[in-house]
Order: sequence, then structure tokens, then C-alpha cells
Amino acid sequence: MTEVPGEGRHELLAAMNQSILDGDDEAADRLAREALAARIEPLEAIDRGFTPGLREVGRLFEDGEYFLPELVTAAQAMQAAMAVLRPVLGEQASERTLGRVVIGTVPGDIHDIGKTLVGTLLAANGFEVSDEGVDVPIERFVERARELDADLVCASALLTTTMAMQRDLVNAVRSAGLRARVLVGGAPVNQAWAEEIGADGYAENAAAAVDLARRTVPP
Ligand code: B12
Repeated sequence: MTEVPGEGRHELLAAMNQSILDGDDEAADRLAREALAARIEPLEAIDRGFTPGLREVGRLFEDGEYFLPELVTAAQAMQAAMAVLRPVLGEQASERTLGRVVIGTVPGDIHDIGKTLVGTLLAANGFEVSDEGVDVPIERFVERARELDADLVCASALLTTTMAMQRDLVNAVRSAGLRARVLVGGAPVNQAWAEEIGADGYAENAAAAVDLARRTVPP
């Protein structure tokens, strides 16, 4: 195992990006393994290799150059890379518990790649994470938060049409009288939206979500 410096690293990251654009799950799997062998951090491979490809696919879809089948195969390639990289992210898990977290994607929304990444990184950094999956009913978020006496409820939304569910979730958590703070995220979400709906925080990526969670849960 040798570290890949400069040019080689750049080429590997570019190939990861391309594997997503091509929807090539075999290449994505192989490149994820090559990254680990080359001691590239899994989060770097995800953030700088594969995710930019997925964002580009989103743009091409919006511009009408890619259609649903390409969106699906790109997502499958991303999942193939994540299947290799996620267990390694998880290995960093520490013994301490920094807080209990309920995480899920809001009702009507089945995007799970970003949500799963955030949940994995929170777990790897010492939070106890209960991942409820996608299309999670508001009542389910509330029920789980109550059962676990959760510190944080984290909601992901990827569609402008499902973002509104984050507002419903904030209201439901408050009216249930739970102490949990609500954090929101997802591609169309931003700080202004979080403030508008009275959420306790917003972060734009998984690493920032960990910082936010640490700041939000008192020691
Ligand atoms: C992959 C993908 C899919 C896959 C999802 C597969 C899966 N298992 O998740 C499939 C093909 C199923 C899909 C379906 C659809 N999709 Co889609 N999809 C995407 C795409 C290309 C990438 C999303 C992704 O995984 N990104 C990578 C991850 C790592 O990033 P992320 O999700 O943003 O998460 C990061 C941050 O946002 C943050 N974060 C995320 N969640 C949270 C939560 C908290 C609490 C915090 C703090 C942070 C945080 O951290 C994450 C890690 O860094 C986006 C394009 C885009 N720009 O997002 C379109 C996109 C979201 N989809 C879109 C659309 C329209 C659809 C469909 C309606 C298409 C259709 N006609 O059927 C359906 C909807 C299905 C549904 N009901 O949910 C549109 C949405 C447009 C809009 N304005 O609402 C987009 C933006 C594409 C586009 N440009 O048009 N999609």
C-alpha cells in the first residue's frame, strides 16, 4: 500500500467522478477499493470524488440532458462506492456517547445517500444513531425521539416539495413537548430556511453536520 500523491490522486478522484456520470457501479466499486488501498480518506473519496459526479448528474437531469434511468444508474454507482467506504467510516466509532440521534428522510422523499452519510459520520464520531430510513412519517420521528429520549432529530429533504415536511416536523416535536433539538439538511435546504421554520440548526454536508451536532448537544 502506497500513498497516492498529487497527480495520481487527482486522476483517481476524477475517475470516481466519471464513474458516477457513467452510472458504472463496477468502476465505482473498484475505485473506492483503490482509494482505500491508496490511503485516501473515505470522506475525501466521497466528498471530492463521487459526490461532485452525483451533483453533476443532478444538473444534467435538470437541463434535460440526462433522464430518470441515468439518475437511477448514477445513484446505484454511488451506492456501490458507499458500500465499500461506509464500513471504513464506521470503524472510527468511539466508545463515548455524545448524544442520541434519530435521523431520517422526510415523508414523500426517498433520497437516502446524503442522510445515510450524515448518520454514518455522526455514529463514527460518537453519537448513538437510530436511522429510520426514508419516507419516514412525522409521527415515527416523534415516537422514536420519545422512546430514545433523543437529543437530536435530524431530517433530510432533497425535494423542494418535501422541504415543507421539515416545518411540520419541527412543529410536531415541539408540540409533543420533547426536549430534542431539530436539525435539517439536504440539497435545497439552507440556513435561511432553517431559521424560517424554527429549526435548531442547518449544515451543508456531513462533516459540518457533525460539528453542528457537537455544538447543539450540551456536553
Ligand atoms: C441520486 C438522486 C436520485 C436517486 C436517489 C437514490 C437514493 N437512494 O438516494 C433517485 C433516482 C431515486 C431520485 C429520484 C427522484 N429525484 Co432525485 N436526485 C438525485 C441527485 C442526482 C443526487 C442526490 C444525492 O444523493 N446527492 C449526494 C449526497 C451526498 O448529497 P445530499 O443528499 O445533498 O446530502 C448532503 C447534504 O445535503 C447534507 N445533508 C443531507 N441530509 C442532511 C440532514 C441533516 C440533518 C443535515 C444537517 C445535513 C444533511 O449532508 C449530505 C452529505 O454531505 C439529486 C441532485 C442534487 N443536486 O442533489 C437529484 C434531485 C434531488 N432529484 C430530483 C428529482 C426531481 C427527483 C424525482 C422527482 C425524479 C422523478 N421524476 O421521479 C425523484 C423523486 C423521488 C422521491 N419521491 O423522493 C431533483 C429535485 C428538484 C427539486 N427542486 O425538488 C434533483 C435536485 C435533480 C435536479 N437537479 O433536478 N433521485
